[in-house]
Amino acid sequence: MNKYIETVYNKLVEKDPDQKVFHQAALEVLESLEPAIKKYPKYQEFSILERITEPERSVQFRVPWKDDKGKIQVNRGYRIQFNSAIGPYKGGLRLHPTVNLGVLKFLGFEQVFKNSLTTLPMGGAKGGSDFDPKGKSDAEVERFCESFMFELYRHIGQFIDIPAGDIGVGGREIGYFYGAYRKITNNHGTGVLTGKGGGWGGSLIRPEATGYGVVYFVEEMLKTKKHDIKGKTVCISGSGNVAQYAAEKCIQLGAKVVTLSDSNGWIHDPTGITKEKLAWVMDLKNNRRGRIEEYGEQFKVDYSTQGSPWSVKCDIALPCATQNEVDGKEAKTLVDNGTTAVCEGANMPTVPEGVEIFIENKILYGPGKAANAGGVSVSGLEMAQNSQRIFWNREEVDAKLQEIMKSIHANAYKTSELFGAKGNYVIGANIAGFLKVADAMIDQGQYA
Ligand code: NDP
Ligand code: 2IT
Repeated sequence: MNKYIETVYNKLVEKDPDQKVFHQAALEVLESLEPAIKKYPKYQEFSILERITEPERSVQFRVPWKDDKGKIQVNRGYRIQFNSAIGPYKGGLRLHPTVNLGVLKFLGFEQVFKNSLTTLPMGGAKGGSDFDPKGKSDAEVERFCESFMFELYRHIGQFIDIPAGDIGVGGREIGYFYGAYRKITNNHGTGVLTGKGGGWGGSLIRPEATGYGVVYFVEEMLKTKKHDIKGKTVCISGSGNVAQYAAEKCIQLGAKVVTLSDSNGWIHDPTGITKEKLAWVMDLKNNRRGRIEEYGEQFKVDYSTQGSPWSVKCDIALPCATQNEVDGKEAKTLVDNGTTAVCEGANMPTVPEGVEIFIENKILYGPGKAANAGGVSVSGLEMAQNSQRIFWNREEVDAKLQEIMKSIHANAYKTSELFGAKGNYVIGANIAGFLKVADAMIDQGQYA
C-alpha cells in the first residue's frame, strides 16, 4: 500500500479502534484511490485523505420517549455530517438496534462518494438511533420520532442538512419526523426532509428509486457484455424498501426473482415471485409488518433460517438487506454457480474477501455507492421540485432517474479505464466520486 494511504488508515484505526465497519469502508475506498493519489500529488499536499476521513461534525443526543405502558425509555440519537464540500449534507436516518457511531460513520463516509456520483449538488451525512421499531406500536414509533426531532431540528435545514429514510425509516417515520419539525419550527420547510408523502411535498418514484436504480445499473453493466436482464434468474436478499422495488423492476423487465429474506430467514420460490405475490409481500412488510416466513406458508415454498439466498443458483444477485451479508464463502458459491452480475442495493453488503473474489473472477460487480445511488438521486430531485414549488409526473422522474443511473455507470466505467482498471467499478466509482469532492475541498481552502 502507498505510504501516505497507509499512514492515514493506521491513524484512523488508532484514533477509534472500536469502529470496525468504518475502518472497513475507509480501507476499501483508500486502497482504491491509490492510482489517483499517485497521479495527483496535490491530494497529499493538501492533506485531503486526512480531511475526507474525518466527519465535519458528529452530533450525539439523548432520545427519551414514553412507551405504551407510560414508562420512559431512552435511546441514543446521532447525526454525522460528514462532508459538505459540494452541497448541503444529505443522507438517510437508520433506526436499528445495531446503530452506533462506527456504523453511522461508515454510512456517512460512503454517502459522500455516492452523492458525488449522482451528478447533483449534495454533500454526505447519515444519522439514526439504536431504537428498534420492530414490535413497537404506531404510537410508540410516533413518540420516538417526535422526541428525536426535538433535538435534530436544530441541525437540519434545506441549505444545511436534509435527512431521509434508511433501514427502519420509511414513509410512516418520515411523516412523524416532518410533522414534528413543522410544529417545532412553525415552518413548512418541505425541503428539509426527503421521502415525504406525495400530498405534502414528496416526489413520485422516491419509494421505488433505490430498487429501480439498482436494476437500471445492472442493465447498464450487462450491456457492456451485450446481455440483458430478460429471462435471467435473480436472487434478492431483504424484503424491505430496496428489495421490494428491485424485485418489482426485475419482474417488469421479464426476469425471474426466486428469493427474498429478512433478519430471521429466507424464502426460495423456484417458480418465481409474480407481481401478485410481490403485492402480497408489500402488504405483509409495509402494512401488517410481518415476517417473510409467512410467504413460505402462504405460497407453499421453502423457508429457511439457515444459510442465505446466495446458495441458490442464479444469473444475477442483488443483496438488498444490510452490511456484510455476503461473506467470502458465499461469494465463491455465487461464482461457482455461474452468477454473471452482483449489484448492491444495500450499503457495503459484501465483505472485502467477497469483493476480491468477484473482481478476480471478472464478474460484473456493481458496488453499493454506485448501484444504489438511485434513492438519494431522486431525493435530490425531490429537493429540486420543492425549491421550485412544482411536481414532476412519474414519467419525468423515472426518465431522470434512468439518465442519472446511466451517467453514474458511464462515469464509473470511464474512470476505471482511465486509471488502468477497465471494468472495475470499485476503482471507477471510488475515484470518480472522490475527485469531485477533493477538488472542491482544495478550491475552498484550508477549512473545507
Ligand atoms: P428496510 O428497513 O426497508 O428493509 C431492510 C431489510 O433488510 C429488511 O428485510 C430487514 O429485515 C433486512 N435486514 C436489516 N437488517 C438486517 C440484518 N442485520 N440482518 C439481516 N437482514 C437485515 O431498509 P431499506 O430497504 O431501506 O434498506 C436496505 C439496505 O439498502 C440498507 O443497507 C440501506 O442502507 C440501503 N439503502 C437504502 C436506501 C433507501 O433509499 N432506503 C438507499 C440506498 C441504500 P427485518 O425486517 O427482519 O429487519
Ligand atoms: O443510503 C442511502 O443512500 C439512503 N439511505 C438514501 C439517502 C437519501 O438521502 O435519500
